[in-house]
Amino acid sequence: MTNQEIAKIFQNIALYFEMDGVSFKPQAYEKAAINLETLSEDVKDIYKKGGREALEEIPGVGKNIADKIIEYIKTGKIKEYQALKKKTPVNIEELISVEGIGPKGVKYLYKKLKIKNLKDLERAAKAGKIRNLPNFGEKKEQNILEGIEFLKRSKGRFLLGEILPRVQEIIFRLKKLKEVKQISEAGSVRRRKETIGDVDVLVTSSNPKKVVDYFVSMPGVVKIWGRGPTKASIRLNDGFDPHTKDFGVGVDVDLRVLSDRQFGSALQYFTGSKEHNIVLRKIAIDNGLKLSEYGLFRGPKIIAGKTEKEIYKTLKMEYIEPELRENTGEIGASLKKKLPLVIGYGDIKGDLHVHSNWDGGKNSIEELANEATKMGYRYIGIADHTKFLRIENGLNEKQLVRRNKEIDSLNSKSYILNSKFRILKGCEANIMADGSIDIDDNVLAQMDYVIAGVHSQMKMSKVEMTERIIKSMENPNVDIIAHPTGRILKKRDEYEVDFDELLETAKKTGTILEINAFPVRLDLNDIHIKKAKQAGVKMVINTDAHRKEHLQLMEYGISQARRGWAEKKDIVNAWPLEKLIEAIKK
Ligand code: DGT
Ligand code: CA
Ligand code: CA
Repeated sequence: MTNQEIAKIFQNIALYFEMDGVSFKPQAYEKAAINLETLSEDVKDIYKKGGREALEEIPGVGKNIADKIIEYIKTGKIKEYQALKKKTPVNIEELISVEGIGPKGVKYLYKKLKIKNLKDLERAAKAGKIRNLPNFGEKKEQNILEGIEFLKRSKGRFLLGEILPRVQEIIFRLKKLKEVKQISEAGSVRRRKETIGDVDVLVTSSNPKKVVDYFVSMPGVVKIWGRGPTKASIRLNDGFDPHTKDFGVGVDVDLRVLSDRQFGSALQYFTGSKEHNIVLRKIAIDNGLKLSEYGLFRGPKIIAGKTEKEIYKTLKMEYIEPELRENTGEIGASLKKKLPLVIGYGDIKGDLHVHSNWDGGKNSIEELANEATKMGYRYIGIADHTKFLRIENGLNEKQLVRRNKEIDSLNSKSYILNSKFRILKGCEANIMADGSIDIDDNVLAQMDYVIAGVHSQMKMSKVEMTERIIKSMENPNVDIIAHPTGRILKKRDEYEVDFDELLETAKKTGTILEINAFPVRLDLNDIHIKKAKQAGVKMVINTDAHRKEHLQLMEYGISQARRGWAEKKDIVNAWPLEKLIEAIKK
């Protein structure tokens, strides 16, 4: 779709303007980009039907931006963008993907050292040229090298958050074909892994050729790796993801078309994981059976294959949810019929980590609350940043008190919200290097709950970092620790911390650990979640939304919780309000 192409250019224009220190324009282009991305109709069609006027009705599109869209529709390019690229010919997307480098840094490095891309950057850092720049120094040079290493390690894998919306769109399109009967994603996407290598899709049909023909000619296909009568493999174009603000590289999609009687066994096989499958096949053999993608067989006779459920059942096992299929104990638990009843996608009753326009988020508290009620939530917790985080417009004590008044008044206007709905007063305060919190205790005490998180000085020793977080947990006003390990997928590792010690203190102090649902965070990860659950530490799944659309990211956090075997009893925001309040009072 043209929308994606233009959105991507706008996003780059925004970066260029940011690089040059231009005010307002970056936000305007970014806003337009996000609105274009989420538009269901192609701008080309909108323009054809309604002309310039119709374009200007798109949110975030004014006269100037409409001009650019028209220029692109007519000429296939945008002159201003070409000029910006010519003036500073750098691969800006690539360079800012290195942790610690922003648009301004890109410009500076280009001016000083003619660095245009990642390769140049790596060469300069390795040659020790960056340490001599006044704005950088030796430590930053080292960080850049680490950042590049990190990018290399995660290369070729995509964030689930970038991929899942595209998979859902493919499935939506394929479903419209009358030849398509059953359809499902498989592979790591179905298991909801944090990152995805390639996408696997399974379809049943009595006319595979039609399905394959359509699949390889869908909009967005830039390459056909191969095609046969019942399968095909393609690459999709790269797209801009409005949630993560990341540019995905083109992802590959494998399609297989099957008959209904094999759908279950094929789905089981292609969902994986490979490690899970290997053990499952052994269990089949132990039962005198043979399991493959074509079915579960006794001798030549197929005894199960239509559904996954019948396959697991025939193997005398409990059905295993896809998110659990990693051969990390789920098979043993299933054989003993002792699998956890993991939290469901509909179990969440509210979101406790939402930023409002008080700290520079996009939406007002009222807008966020209304969105939450639409989603069927019973409560929403506003957790604006606090004063230490200047770049995020963190609130000071006075502002927090004023903001709390706004929440009180909204809560009393039950005509806006349904009367059982509650807005909770929270904040996302900063855990300073010494473990103290950047807000006075008497104001913290006025909150319904306090989230605390590490947002600075992450390169401490393990001992220091552990002490730092433990000290914050011991503050009686702190209820929740945000994104407890600090990792950013594809950007930076966790900080060094003794997680077992954190769990011990969390248990002792009744502190709740966050499962941050934002697709680049997903922090806690599955292993930590399992440990927390075993330690009896409670968790909360939060989106960390900065705009109302982000509230939808909850599903990624739920996936992560499921991957960590968490049950409803482990997750405080799956509980009714009264019980939640009890938990945060502890
Ligand atoms: P990815 O694509 O790297 O994110 O991970 P997956 O799990 O989607 O892996 P993929 O796409 O290579 O294969 C999809 C599934 O097919 C995989 O989860 C299990 C199954 N599979 C693939 N190769 C093998 C194999 O050699 N043995 C077994 N048992 N299963 C396999
Ligand atoms: Ca895959
Ligand atoms: Ca594959």
